Amino acid sequence: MAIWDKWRKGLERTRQALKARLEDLGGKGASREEMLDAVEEALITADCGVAIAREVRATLARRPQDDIPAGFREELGRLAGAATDLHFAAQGPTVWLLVGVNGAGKTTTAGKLAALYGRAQGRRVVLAAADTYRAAATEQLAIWAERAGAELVAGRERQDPASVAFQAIEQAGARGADLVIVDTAGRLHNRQGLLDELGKIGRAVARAQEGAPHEVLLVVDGATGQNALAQAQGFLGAVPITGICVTKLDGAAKGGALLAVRRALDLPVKLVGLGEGIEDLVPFDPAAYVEGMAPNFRSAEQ
Ligand SMILES: Nc1nc2c(ncn2[C@@H]2O[C@H](COP(=O)(O)OP(=O)(O)OP(=O)(O)O)[C@@H](O)[C@H]2O)c(=O)[nH]1
Ligand SMILES: [Mg+2]
Repeated sequence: MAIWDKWRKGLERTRQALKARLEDLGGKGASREEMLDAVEEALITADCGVAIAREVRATLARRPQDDIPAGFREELGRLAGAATDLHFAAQGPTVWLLVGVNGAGKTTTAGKLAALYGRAQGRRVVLAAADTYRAAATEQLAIWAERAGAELVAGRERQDPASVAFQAIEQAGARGADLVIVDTAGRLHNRQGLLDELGKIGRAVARAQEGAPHEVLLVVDGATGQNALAQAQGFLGAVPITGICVTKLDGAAKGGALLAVRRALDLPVKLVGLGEGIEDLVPFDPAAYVEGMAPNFRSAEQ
């Protein structure tokens, strides 16, 4: 599937919900105020949050009425920010660490990342199963490794996750692998003991490989929207987060959550999950995001 189609399909629900609120405005001959109200409500419905919705309304209020639809797209683009690449090591294996609350989509994202940046781009990938709390977690990652054509390094159940991550990087170096993706156990952002454990994983990774971790990605469920801020603050104290992966943007008509998350965290969104399949993780592309989100609607004056 072409990449823009993937975005359009993933954001289908949000686009339809926005469309339902905006589409008829032209036909009904809505006034300027009615149009601005509809835009604000539509953005709140799409989970952008009240602050962003009000801000967009205020900006659009300064434009001629027939510019509102185009302005709406421009505003989404401005709020989406720029695309930011993932960092690779200059030498030796690159190490990316995935962190986040329970069920955010870390393991799934690890598998999809291995497919996206692995074989297809000529890299050998090691998936490190540093979620040692549950045997099922390692099994789940093993399935993804198989699908993505990556190697799996797993520890024993209950083994210190930091030592699993360390071993995985050592083994990756010895085997000439290019990329190590470390999956960690889900943890709540207010459980200090578990956050300290994450700090320990980060330090182990740094000892195993110079410059590592090259990315620490906070995986956030798009549906969590506003709660992402509290999550990030907890995690930021434990490890240096370099970017966000917003998952499950396809799950509900809440694609605007990405804007709320980006705004709240002031960190770049680097990846987006648009479905459960192996190909449903994409690097963040602001233009494609706007294309996926914004319905065509007309102003009465057009
Ligand atoms: N629709 C949709 N589902 C997703 C996406 N990403 C992950 N999921 C689903 O979310 C659920 C949880 O994903 P996991 O990858 O197991 O989450 P996790 O963060 O590893 O969970 P823990 O290890 O328990 O903390 C699974 O059912 C995934 O298929 C996405 O982008 N879209
Ligand atoms: Mg997991």
